[in-house]
Amino acid sequence: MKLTTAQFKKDFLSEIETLYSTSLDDTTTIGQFIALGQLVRRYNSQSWTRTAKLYREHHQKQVYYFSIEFLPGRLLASNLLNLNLLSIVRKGLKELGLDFETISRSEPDPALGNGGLGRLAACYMDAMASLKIAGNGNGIRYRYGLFKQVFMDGYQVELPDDWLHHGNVWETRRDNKSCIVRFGGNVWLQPQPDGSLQAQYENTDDVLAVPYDVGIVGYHNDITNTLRLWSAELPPSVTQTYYSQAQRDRISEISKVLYPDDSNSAGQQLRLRQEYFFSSAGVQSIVRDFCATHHGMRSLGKKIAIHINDTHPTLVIPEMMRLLMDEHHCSWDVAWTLTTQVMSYTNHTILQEALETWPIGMFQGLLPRIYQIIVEIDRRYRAQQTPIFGKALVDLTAPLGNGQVRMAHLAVIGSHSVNGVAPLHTELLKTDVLRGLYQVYPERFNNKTNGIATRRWVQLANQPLSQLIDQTIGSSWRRQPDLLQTLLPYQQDDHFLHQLAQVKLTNKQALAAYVQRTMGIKLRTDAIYDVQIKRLHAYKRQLLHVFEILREYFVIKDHPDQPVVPRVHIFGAKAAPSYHYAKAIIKLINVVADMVNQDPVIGDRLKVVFIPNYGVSIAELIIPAADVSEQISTASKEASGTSNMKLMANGALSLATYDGANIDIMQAAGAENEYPFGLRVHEVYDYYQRGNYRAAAFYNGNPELKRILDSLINGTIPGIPTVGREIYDSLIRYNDEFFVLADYQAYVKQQQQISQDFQDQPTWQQRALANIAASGHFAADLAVARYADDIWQVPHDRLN
Ligand code: 26V
Repeated sequence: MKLTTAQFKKDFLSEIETLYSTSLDDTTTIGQFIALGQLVRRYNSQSWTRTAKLYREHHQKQVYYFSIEFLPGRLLASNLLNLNLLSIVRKGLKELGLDFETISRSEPDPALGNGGLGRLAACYMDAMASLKIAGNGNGIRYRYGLFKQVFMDGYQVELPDDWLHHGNVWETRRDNKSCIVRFGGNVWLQPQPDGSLQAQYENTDDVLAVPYDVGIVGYHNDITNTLRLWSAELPPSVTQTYYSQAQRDRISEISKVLYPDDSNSAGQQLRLRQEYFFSSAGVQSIVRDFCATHHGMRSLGKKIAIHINDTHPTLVIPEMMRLLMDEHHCSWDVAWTLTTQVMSYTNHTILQEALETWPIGMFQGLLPRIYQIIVEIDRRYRAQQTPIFGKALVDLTAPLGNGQVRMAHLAVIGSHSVNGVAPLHTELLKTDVLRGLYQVYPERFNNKTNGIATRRWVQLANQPLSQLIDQTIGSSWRRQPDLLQTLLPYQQDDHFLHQLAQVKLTNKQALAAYVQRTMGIKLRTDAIYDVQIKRLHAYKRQLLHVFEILREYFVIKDHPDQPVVPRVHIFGAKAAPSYHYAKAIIKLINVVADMVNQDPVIGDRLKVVFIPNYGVSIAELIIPAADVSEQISTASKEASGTSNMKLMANGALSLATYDGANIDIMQAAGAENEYPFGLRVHEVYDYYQRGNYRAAAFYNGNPELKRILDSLINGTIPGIPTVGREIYDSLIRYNDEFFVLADYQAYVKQQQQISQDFQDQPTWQQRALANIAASGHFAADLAVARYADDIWQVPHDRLN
């Protein structure tokens, strides 16, 4: 939109006046943020209305992306960027004596997700709007987001994340779009005079689902899509006296807090209630909108696509069946055809413990009608497939089995498309996790490698780099990230490489200033910034990284006068509150950090910082400063990874196993520009099959490794008698489930290579550039365009 600096200043001051009836100098930073947010909303309000009208008038096919998590990050800067107002606002505020960055930092970061899954959903929302896809998000408005992490005595302590304390400027409550979601009670099918059956309910627990809509602004295209987040409330019609406190609590509990675990299938009823809550509310609102503009249901499959982000929203399938049959009187066959036309599913994990199943008894009690429908889906599946595939395979793959509702099976059977998130992951789905269903429906399986919003992760997070790119190849890459390829010839341009090094230095200075200010640790900016940022999980192997730190520590201690290439090891990670082992690793990292950082012999040659409360905003600070990207999961365990893509786009070289999208990054940027190492998937699977992995053999066969492990239990690392023993035992006594010891040698070798290579800065920068230039490959815009073409079959803007 067109706006002058003078007009902006006038509007801003008037917004302050309207909101607070006072002058600018009497406002707080958060107050200024809220005023600015309101103003930005006002600037964008017509676009939001127009977009909805545009889609309606063109009868555009709508995509609904269902996800139990969305991690959008702060929205002020990204909305301004996409509205093309960032520089005007920055300038205007400066003229008013205000600093945009300070105001922006006061925005709460909505942590409505755990990690990669939720952040991917947010990147895809941004991409859909930027590609002019009629894309809608559907999720839960958690009152409390993922816990705030603080460290006390090196242990993780979880505090509530009260992100709505000052309200949310970006949301609009839409009472008129509310709907009722039913739980429990009894249900039966009542024969009607016309011979049909009508579902009747009694004694149900009803919950009012109220949507809060957030505008998702497209990049320079006057499009604003909607992210709809549902909140659970008491239904209005019944007087409140009918609700016991326990009932009220049960209702408000549904949207109260995000499950802080992304590694274990939560066995709780509440989790299932959350899942049905937003699935049902979302499908009800979709069908209601559809009916308002169409006669009958016939064209549903042509006008609507519903995407199931991991299994959590799978109940959209039986819920759609319920609405079509019970409320719109479709036959089973018609309803089933429409439902499978509409639905598609992405799997995000191969960890067995994360695959959702629900005990039938609990499921049936909580969702009796939905259960009936699943029983019928199961019956028909068995009847249809048994003659073709035999009973054994059908038993293995049916939606019901072993007393459980199997959500992944239901998702595959009720969808027309199933995808993994990196080529290797998709292969593993076919050959391992979902192999039975792959036999039944081979044509449904496809791969869609993850992508990232380059706008947020480069344009916003790394402005020095973005400016350098603009000066070098012009600014079209901002719309078409694949143009970053045209940077490659500058590998031969010494001046450019020098500037690239300067950009990295600037970003390191910013991170070092943050670490100094918040943690009191002083970092050298000429050191290698070696970064591992992701959830804390045994399979991600932060432990391997700790072993490297201990190795470097012992090298300096043994040879204090030998020169070393200085390093800063940077961690960011939250552990699920109930994940005991992950919390032990956090304690270990913090203790090792103290030991190293305080040792005068070590000095500033080696530093370890564990930045607390890792999330989107802290990632934006760390990623631009990274030299080395640690992507060291056990091969086969990381479905894709997305921090690997963000780090490469910011010029970090990957120290990476042959896992997830690491493989694709090596292909795109050239393996010579990364540091691959470690077991391949087939070697990991061979160990499983043969049962011949012996961790102790690696321990006994490598004195350096033995010394490191022993330091966990012999007092060398102080203050961890229990934690050290637990970790030691996990490796030696319990045989190292994630092959840390098997990969140690290869990992260390690459780390040593890194130290050597880093000293030749021009060559290092050439390789950093190779990564930046190849990163366009992993733009979310491209990934989403492939979803649009192959799965949703919706039109989108061209990317060039
Ligand atoms: C599971 C559970 C289980 C119980 C409670 C809460 C909860 C929340 C999430 C999950 C599933 C997590 C799956 C996940 O985050 N997968 C990650 O998806 C990324 C995007 O595709 C991918 O890059 C990561 O490799 C993958 O681990």
